[in-house]
Amino acid sequence: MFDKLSDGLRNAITSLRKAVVVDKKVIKEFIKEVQKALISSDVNVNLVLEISKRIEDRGLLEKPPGLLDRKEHIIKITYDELTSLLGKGEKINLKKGDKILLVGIQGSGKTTTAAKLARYYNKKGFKVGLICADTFRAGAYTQLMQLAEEIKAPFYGDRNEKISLNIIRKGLEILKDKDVIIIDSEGRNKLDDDLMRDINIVYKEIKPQHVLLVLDGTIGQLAGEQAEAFKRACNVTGVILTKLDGTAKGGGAISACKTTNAKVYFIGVGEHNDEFEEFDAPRFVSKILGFGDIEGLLEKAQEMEITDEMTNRLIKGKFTLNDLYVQIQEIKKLGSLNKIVEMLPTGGIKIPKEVMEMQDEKLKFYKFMMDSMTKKEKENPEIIESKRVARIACGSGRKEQEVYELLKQYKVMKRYVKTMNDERKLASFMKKLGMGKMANM
Ligand SMILES: Nc1nc2c(ncn2[C@@H]2O[C@H](COP(=O)(O)OP(=O)(O)OP(=O)(O)O)[C@@H](O)[C@H]2O)c(=O)[nH]1
Ligand SMILES: [Mg+2]
Repeated sequence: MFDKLSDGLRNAITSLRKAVVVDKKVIKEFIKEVQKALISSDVNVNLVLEISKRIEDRGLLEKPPGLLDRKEHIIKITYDELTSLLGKGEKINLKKGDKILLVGIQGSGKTTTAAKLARYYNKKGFKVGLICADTFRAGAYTQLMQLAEEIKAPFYGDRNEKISLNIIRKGLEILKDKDVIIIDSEGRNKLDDDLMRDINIVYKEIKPQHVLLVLDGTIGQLAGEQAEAFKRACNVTGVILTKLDGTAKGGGAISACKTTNAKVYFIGVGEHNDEFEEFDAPRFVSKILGFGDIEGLLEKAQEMEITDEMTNRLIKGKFTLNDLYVQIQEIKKLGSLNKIVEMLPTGGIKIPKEVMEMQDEKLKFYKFMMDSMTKKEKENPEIIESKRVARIACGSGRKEQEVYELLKQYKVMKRYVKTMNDERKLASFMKKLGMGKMANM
């Protein structure tokens, strides 16, 4: 999926990585490649220019965050900008009793999507019923019935009935014990008044909570216009883009929906029932840019942010219960930190044994107790006296003794942090080791 776009962008990244120095010329070369990839995916030229300018400006001006070098930073900027180009990725708030009406022009993929969606929500634990309300196309009934059989979803249709509203009414009655009903409607070969009138008649009678517009992704940026037209004509709540597997124009289709504020909830990536995904822009972009790469980068960019903020607080002598929680998690993750600490110029700082031996279970209880504390209490645990202890114990369902234990742990850790009177040196040493997170210590 998205092979062409993905190849283009990955090639751009490979060339960037090969550059010896990152100067304006290299950035411009990189952007040119990115532009080519986006335009070949039918992304609107103005959007491509906007995004290029932002990558260039940010790449030249911004200081790389965290442990990123300049090249990595430019890749991360590209990831950020592509993610915002494609929209957030939204989730449908589906509740029991909801009805979903699928609309769209002929051949966009409504019937196929009805089955995919039913399968998807079935897997999420909803009992889903399917209704074929398409009286326009011969074969519509059999098509959905067969798909419903494949996914073992209850189905209602009536090939002798010519009025779709009658079918829907009857279907809703027959399938009334189901949690969610998906209604497949008829398509027309163009966006005509008749189609809109029919959809509106159904809408007014059925009052579905969700009207999902099924759009064929192969039309590229034209998807935006179609989404707008449908939104004007009926109460579309979101979009499902289909056939993104067989088109190079997917980038254009998704970005055009974003531009018209149409929420893309799902994408269809094949004819089969399971070739269907929730649309999640960050995940989608990392997939086309190369998962491993991006995840590593994002982590690296984060590491220092935490480090800086926490180191600063530690230098100011502030150490909160929240810090304690993060620290214990980190230490546990690292396990062999003691060994590294021994290598430090200051040497000999030992991590308290209790912390190293802490069990995950206990850490979970700490979290419960901390969730029952006020912000003030977490920042200044010293104010927690017996009355507060009782309240926290009660609120978190733990024993008072456990709250005292947590407070004791906090004191031990705070003393430990204090012994590192030169956290700044420690932080920079850790950074050199390439272990940003440890610099939290
Ligand atoms: N490759 C691919 N094909 C798809 C996808 N979704 C649908 N199709 C195919 O597109 C064609 C039309 O799909 P339908 O589900 O019948 O479209 P429709 O909107 O119900 O069509 P009408 O009922 O005639 O309006 C079928 O051949 C599907 O197999 C997809 O995500 N990928
Ligand atoms: Mg159909």
